[in-house]
Amino acid sequence: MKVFQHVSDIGDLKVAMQEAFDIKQDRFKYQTLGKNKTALLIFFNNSLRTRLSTQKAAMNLGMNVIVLDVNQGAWKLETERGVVMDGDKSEHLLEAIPVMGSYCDIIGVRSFARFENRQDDYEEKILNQFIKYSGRPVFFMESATVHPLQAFADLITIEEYWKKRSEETNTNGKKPKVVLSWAPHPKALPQAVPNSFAEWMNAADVDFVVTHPEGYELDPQFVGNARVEYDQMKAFEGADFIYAKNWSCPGVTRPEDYGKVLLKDMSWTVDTRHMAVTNNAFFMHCLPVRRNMIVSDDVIESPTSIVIPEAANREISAQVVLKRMLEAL
Ligand code: AN0
Ligand code: CP
Repeated sequence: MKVFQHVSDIGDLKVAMQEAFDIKQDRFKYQTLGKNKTALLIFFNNSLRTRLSTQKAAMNLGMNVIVLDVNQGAWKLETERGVVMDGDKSEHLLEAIPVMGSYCDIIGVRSFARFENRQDDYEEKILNQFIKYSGRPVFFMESATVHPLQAFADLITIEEYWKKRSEETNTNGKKPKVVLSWAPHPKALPQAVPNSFAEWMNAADVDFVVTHPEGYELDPQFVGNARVEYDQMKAFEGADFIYAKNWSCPGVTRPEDYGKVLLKDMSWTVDTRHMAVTNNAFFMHCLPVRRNMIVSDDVIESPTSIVIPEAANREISAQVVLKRMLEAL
């Protein structure tokens, strides 16, 4: 695997899931595969889980790891070609990328949506330059439009908990109803997490429903033919998994609203009233989460909240991806 961006990059999803469960059984099975190989993790934005889980996954494979926080200690980078660099930016991405590539074998990049220009974000202008100029395999650690390591970990988590639930309730064979729900947040957040979640759920064997206020429609390339239900309570009825997330306006229907916060309606905050109409649903969120904005204390602390095992599975999804990239070097 040379690029990890979309669900299609992982190939047969069933095979990838099996590989994930094998690695979870014995995460040190391939501890010599990455000997003398270096992973470089580049962060243009903050991170707790992605940074730690990806580093841990690389170490499980015997790799060396270098982490760079671009905004803390590196030169400020210009990203546009043709700019007269007489401002505060000392270096251009076009030199920085091949230089970074020369010190490693595999590159991971986190670079969020900038919300300056929808087209630049949705064309993945930054990550595509890494793919083009680094000379290395590149995996996305949340780009302008996708967060595939998160969605892969989410799917692993859903399969695990659905298997347990099905065994307990003797409902083997039934597809779980998975609901992606928008929830309020004070700041404009990217669409990367819901985009990838929708893309991966569409590829998985689940009954997938998206619920959000009008104007928050996700880009068709990710949401595909998924069912969209504007009535949140109706969407939650009989759900087996609730996946809460805020996202800012994707600008699908009104491009001028791209990246804006159109609404902070707190009736969308997931609380016990919402969970009561579900099928005793598991609660999921990628974290970090703002309590009592996205989800109430009661729900996130309830026995069916699986946000911690979900985050733990980030180590597993990262390890499958790094393993595949090492095998293809
Ligand atoms: C980011 C987002 O919503 O995309 C990262 C989530 C994994 N969240 C924040 O910036 C709070
Ligand atoms: N879920 C996730 O990617 O978390 P971080 O932003 O902390 O890496």
